[in-house]
Amino acid sequence: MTRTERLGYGALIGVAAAGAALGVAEPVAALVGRGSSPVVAVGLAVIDAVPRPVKDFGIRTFGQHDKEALLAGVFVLLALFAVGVGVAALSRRWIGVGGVVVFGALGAVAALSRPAASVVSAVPSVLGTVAAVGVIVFLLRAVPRPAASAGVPAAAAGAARPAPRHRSRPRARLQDQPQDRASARDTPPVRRPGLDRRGFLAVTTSVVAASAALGGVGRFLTSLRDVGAERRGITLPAPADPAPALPAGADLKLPDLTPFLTPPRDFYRVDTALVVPQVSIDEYRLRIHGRVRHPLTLTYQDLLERDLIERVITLSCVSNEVGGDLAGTARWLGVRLKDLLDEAGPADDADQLLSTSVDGWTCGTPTAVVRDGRDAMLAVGMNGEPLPLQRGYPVRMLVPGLYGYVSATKWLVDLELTRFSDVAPYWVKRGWKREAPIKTFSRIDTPRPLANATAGRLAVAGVAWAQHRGVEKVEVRVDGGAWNAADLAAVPSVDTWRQWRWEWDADPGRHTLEVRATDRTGATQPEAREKPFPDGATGWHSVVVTVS
Ligand SMILES: Nc1nc2c(c(=O)[nH]1)N[C@H]1C(S)=C(S)[C@@H](COP(=O)(O)O)O[C@H]1N2
Ligand SMILES: [Mo]
Repeated sequence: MTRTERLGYGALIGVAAAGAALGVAEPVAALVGRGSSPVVAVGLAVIDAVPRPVKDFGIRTFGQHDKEALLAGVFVLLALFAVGVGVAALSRRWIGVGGVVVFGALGAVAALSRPAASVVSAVPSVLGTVAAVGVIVFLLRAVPRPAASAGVPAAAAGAARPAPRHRSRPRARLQDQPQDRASARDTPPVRRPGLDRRGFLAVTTSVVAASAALGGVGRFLTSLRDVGAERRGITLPAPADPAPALPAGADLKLPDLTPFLTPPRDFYRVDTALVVPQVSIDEYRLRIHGRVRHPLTLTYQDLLERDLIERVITLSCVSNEVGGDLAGTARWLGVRLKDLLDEAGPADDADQLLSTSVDGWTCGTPTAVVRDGRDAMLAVGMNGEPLPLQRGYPVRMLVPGLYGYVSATKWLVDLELTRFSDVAPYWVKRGWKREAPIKTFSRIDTPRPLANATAGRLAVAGVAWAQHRGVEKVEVRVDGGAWNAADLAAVPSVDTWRQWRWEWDADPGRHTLEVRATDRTGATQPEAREKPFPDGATGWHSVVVTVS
């Protein structure tokens, strides 16, 4: 067998085996549920395990497509591994079988370590492994063998046969008994001669096609769990306490200026979920327990039957860099979290409200902040619709003034009153601060960085936020000169961002514009640039423009 043939047959065997593994594992995973898909579980294990700089790099490089990039990466690695295993299996069958088992074990361990896992979570990986081993053994027998078909000496074909016995014999013995070689040539190969090339390709193609068909079945089974249709059928009750109409002039409506209400498709998304969790309102239960006097369990309907409040709130992410856009504003509808907690009756020492999503992500919020009178809520609606699936359908938490990782749990299913000293949530375990109020932030949206402008009157505008403290002042300066107060747009409350605008009489030349904001406590954004880790970026945003 030539090198090219070995590579070709090996690759086909490996890829067919990997395909069979996934073709069997994925539909089984769709039935088993609990995040048992080996591909997804391995991807999630990668997300949980990679160090922060790599994760940040991934988010920066792939942006909203970081999840697709990760899944693609898992597939590429799987394919490379499969080709390697297939080629190696041609000479040593046990390497092929062993390689598949190792990979199957990886999938099983990853699936078993998901938060919702039980022993059945390993079943998809185990069955997938069995299928892949079967395919490898079967295709190894079917590989065309020059020895049998073209009369090439068996000794040459031996290279392609798995673990020929005489290879492990001491060399001396081979020399002592020269007839050993001759007998090897004369003895017909133990295994069957294999198919010819066309036959082999036909068999391999059938295996791949069968796997793809099974994969299709898996997709169909998964789609049955989709709760999109259920969501579209929901009619939300009117709020008992509606959001007041937006004040006139909240949106200055300038070209390139971020709109006051974020268009849904532009709202940033940050979470560790590789596939959007599907939580049906029929099965939805929210537990409130831990250090409380009266533990509660609420259904989705229980939540809707309570008085709902509606508020416009700006949510932002701690990973936002200076000048970044990981923030968005929406009209949210939900149940006041304070009321629910008051009913449960937290113990005095329960300083942390630990919230958990259906996929096991955890978040810790100071109990005192949730109860201090701000509009902390369990949101069921966004912009007049049921919560979109990727926003945490059917229920998410929101606490104005705190970064998302300490307040905004999506796909919320569990609220436990605990102590900060007892439990560290997901990001806190990874070094981020456990208390994370949103830092005052301001951004120049227009002119764009490195824009070319015409000399004369020019609108400089952007947004600033200091949720729950409120933005008091925004100032702009040119080329390090004196600060100029910008005009501030109206806002519905201190919990949203605020648009600002300053008229600039621009002279020709290259200029640097800088912005800084002051919140209502009188604190001005510090100039010093800090990275987002461990509790939010600081520093003034600046933009360089060329005026001619
Ligand atoms: N279940 C779950 N909820 C989560 C997260 C997550 O990873 N999983 N990420 C949080 C973070 S870091 C932020 S900034 C907000 C983002 O909410 P959005 O995706 O709706 O913009 O969700 C929070 N809620
Ligand atoms: Mo975040």
